[in-house]
Amino acid sequence: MWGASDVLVVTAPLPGALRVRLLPEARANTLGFPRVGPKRSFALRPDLPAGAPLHVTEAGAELWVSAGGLSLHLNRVTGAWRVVTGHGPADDGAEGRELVSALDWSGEAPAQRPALDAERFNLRRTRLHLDAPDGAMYLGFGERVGPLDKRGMHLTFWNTDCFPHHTETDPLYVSVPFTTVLQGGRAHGVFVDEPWRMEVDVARAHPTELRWASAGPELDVYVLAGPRPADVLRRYADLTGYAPMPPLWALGAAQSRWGYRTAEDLRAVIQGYRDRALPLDSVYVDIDYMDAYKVWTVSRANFPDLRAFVKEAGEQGVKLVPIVDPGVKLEAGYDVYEEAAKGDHLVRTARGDVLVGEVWPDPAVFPDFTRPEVVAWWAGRHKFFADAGIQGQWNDMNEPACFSLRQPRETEGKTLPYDARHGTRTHLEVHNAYANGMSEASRAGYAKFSPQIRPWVLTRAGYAGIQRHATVWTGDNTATWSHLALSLPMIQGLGLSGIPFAAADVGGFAGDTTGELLARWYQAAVGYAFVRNHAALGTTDQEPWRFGDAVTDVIRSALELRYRLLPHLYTLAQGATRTALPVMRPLALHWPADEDAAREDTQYLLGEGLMVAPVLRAGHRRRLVYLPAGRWAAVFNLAQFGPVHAGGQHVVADAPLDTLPMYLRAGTALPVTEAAPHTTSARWARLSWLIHAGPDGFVGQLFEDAGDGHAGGRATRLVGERQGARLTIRRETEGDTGSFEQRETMHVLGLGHVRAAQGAASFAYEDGVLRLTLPARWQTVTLDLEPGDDEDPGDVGTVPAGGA
Ligand code: MIG
Repeated sequence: MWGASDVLVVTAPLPGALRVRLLPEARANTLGFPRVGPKRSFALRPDLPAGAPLHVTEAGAELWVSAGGLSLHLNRVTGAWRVVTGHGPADDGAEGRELVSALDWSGEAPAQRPALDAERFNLRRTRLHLDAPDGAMYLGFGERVGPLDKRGMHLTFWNTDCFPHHTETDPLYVSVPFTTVLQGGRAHGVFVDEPWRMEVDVARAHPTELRWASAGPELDVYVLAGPRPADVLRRYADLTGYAPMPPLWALGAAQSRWGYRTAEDLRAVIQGYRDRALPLDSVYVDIDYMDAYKVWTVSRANFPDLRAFVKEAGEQGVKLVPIVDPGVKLEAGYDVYEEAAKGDHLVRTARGDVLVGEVWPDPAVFPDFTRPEVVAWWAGRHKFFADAGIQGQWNDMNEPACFSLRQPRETEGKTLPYDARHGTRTHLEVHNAYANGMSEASRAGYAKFSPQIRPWVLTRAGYAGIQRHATVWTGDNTATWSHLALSLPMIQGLGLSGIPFAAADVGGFAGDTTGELLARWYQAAVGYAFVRNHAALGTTDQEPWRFGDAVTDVIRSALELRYRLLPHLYTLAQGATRTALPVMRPLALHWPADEDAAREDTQYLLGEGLMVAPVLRAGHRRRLVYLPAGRWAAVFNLAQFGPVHAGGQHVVADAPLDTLPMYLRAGTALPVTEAAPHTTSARWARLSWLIHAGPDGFVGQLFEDAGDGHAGGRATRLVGERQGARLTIRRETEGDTGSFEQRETMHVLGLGHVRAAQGAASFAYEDGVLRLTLPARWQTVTLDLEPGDDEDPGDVGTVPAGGA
């Protein structure tokens, strides 16, 4: 239990966010309050504004601290505290809604500490027990296996290189101690900004308690107000930062394999795609491009001229993304090692010498990315790639992974010892944040040496805030159906943890994939933030054409579907940089009060109005789909339209191998384009709006720009307003993309028969769907509908064909 002398510091960094630092080891006494130093957080954005002033009221042992719409209520005798919405007790005694209630918080005196692992390492030193009311759901918590709701799980926060991981593996590579709590359809957030090794018991050992336990001396707790999950996510990103805009090419198809060794291998891959008319925007190259696994080198035998190869691939519309590992080979005369040693950039042992381990380079030493000067040094090293024309980088092994150490020492997983030194801090404290510094360096490096482009940085590991620097892939999954299914809640969970750009290896990394699995995986990945086929050394070939023509055709269609969706996906990506709403969204984000929706993790949303329900099981040719409130038109493969279903129910989707079930919600306009061999610019020459008109009309969004670089862009809102037998469609734009030719059409579902379309170049019905072509720079179109025919027909197939 707590004592009267425990220290708690309250601030209000942002509206709707209260920060409560619990420091049970920093004893207050009768002489005063201990000095609590400022903290250098790896998670918080560096430009966080100064917090709001606090309003404090005291009555005996009771203390209320209010700011920005939240209040902390503390009993100074018992130490119990809670956070409620509102400005403290009103005159009538009424209070806001209780978000968080601390049942217990404490540090352990050394004598009480259990001898876990070793007497020197108390892995559960500081605790906080929060009330976990019955029925509350706990979303997020970073990269995790299991369903979206983590209630009933015990989670460890210790970034781990697990090869391969399984559907029960914990921890994985990314640690984000942030959860969105859903209770009765309302949301709030709890973020504990501790990179220290930590454990969270989510109402498992104690069914009504959420128990946090850190190996560090304090718990730095943020309580974030809702009421919607999207509000919690926005507040979390206001604290920890928004992801930067990816280049368009990174949203296109990517091919990777551990085993491509040479420029010749990659040339053949690109040719393989082009020969079969498969879209492709990037190839990734794994560790074999290096000279003896020495970072920032290229084997001359494998890549005689890297710059020339980058240029050659670029002419085919393909970018090259090389892997970079943090471990530096210890080798006298190797300039990277010499600089690191001379600059004192390396992680040290508890005794003070440079720590030596083994990764792919052997022996290997580790840059200390937790120190700003080391980040700056590593950023400078990116000149090597930037000069070769490289625009994307794949940061691997940055947990950091370490296969073995020179002397056996205490650690957990294949990494550095707990007591290794990062300047004045121990590895136990900063381990989880190692990848943040490494990826920050990559972004800073490209910003410096290639300021005209948007760098694409992919990372395996990360801590809260990693989204400012890099996108995340979910590491070493397996080529199994269970991993295909797992990818959806994993990616959605990362999205709910502030990481909007995340994806799993398509086809599965470890083990041999099959044609059917690969085809279904490509379909499921249509809404991944990025689509990278990747496989481990020694596994069966996994390029789209390795399983016969029928499978190749299905994959081609899935990739073409992806490319047709790019205007929408790019718009979602741009939205993510402002709202933190992920590209692939769990239903819980938009239907938190609908339990069936909130717990659904075999489907996802792309925006509020497009539902994707891939087949995730071998041999299955149909599946159940949950449709939340609203009316949903089946738009399978974005090509087969109808029927329309009422929401709030499960429906059966027939999905033979070539079919991806998709549904468009009434009220939604979706911007799509034509398939292409690769992306060029996000100024869409052919733009089509796929519209499901609702009783009141519809809304659609589109963001367009050059697809790369930093010049502005144009945001378009397409608004359809229905009044009686008339539907007026307006287009509102903001910003500029420069002039370019755009041919626009609309495909409208869910309307009665149209008699006239003023402002359109032409209109016609195709298979019961109204098709409008639009003149250049159109502003308004008005549709006159057959009177009395303005009810939703229930099945778009029944809309009469014909037209003018
Ligand atoms: O020890 O670089 O997760 O994607 O292909 C394995 C080889 C190191 C792990 C990555 C994987 C990559 C592999 N790497």
